[in-house]
Amino acid sequence: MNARLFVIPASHPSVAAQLMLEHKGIAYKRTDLLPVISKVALRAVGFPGITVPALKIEGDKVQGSRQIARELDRLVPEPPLLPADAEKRAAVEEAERFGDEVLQPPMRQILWWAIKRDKTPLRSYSEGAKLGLPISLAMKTAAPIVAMSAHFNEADDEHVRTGLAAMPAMLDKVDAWIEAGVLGGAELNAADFQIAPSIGLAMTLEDLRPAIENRPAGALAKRVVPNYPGNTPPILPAEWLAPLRGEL
Ligand SMILES: N[C@@H](CCC(=O)N[C@@H](CS)C(=O)NCC(=O)O)C(=O)O
Repeated sequence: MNARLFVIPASHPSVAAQLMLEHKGIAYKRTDLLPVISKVALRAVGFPGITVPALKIEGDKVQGSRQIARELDRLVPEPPLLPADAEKRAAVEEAERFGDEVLQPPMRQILWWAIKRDKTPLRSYSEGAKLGLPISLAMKTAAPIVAMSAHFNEADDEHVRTGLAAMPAMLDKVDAWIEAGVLGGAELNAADFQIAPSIGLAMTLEDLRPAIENRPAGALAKRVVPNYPGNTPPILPAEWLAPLRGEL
């Protein structure tokens, strides 16, 4: 099968797409893109949208982690990413949608907020990436990219505080799905591959890791994506983290 996946290194939906390709046993080539530049690069290679993950497979172009999951199930039905049973499938689709629409954005905003304040950790998120220029040069030119990414993703104080306040309830939801067997079963599904990278990305922040790693959601992330690249030392104001310490 002829497959090329366009990603931004350490982007959580990009990691989801990689995990799903691997789960299907589909060999693929990976093109690593720098944020912002990715938007232009994707258009240049013919994708209609501007976000990663973007997959060229068997002559087709598929964009979006959930769309990629459906296309992979269509092309390679086994092992399935969605259960055949209608009720189980609906539950997995609900969790998957939550992962895509609710869980992904605050994780992205918190990381860009942190990187905007200290770019040093950025390098750790590009581990193993082939950016088409030396990593040291990429890091030197990162300031405008980081500023634009923080802007485009609304990674401002208000969004980050709201995301942090919502995180305990989001983690409870993931734990409940694990408890109910929707996530974290013997056979991983599209929702596992969607949600675990967002939790894995959150755990790259030392500020967030202690509140996540010992919960079922943290265990799921460690199982599904044990080597999530990147590490951000503490940087968030202690007061903003109160909800994660159980203080309201
Ligand atoms: N919910 C979409 C999100 C796609 C998305 O927003 N991707 C980000 C990276 S995580 C992106 O391409 N951003 C463009 C940029 O950073 O310049 C999905 O799961 O595919």
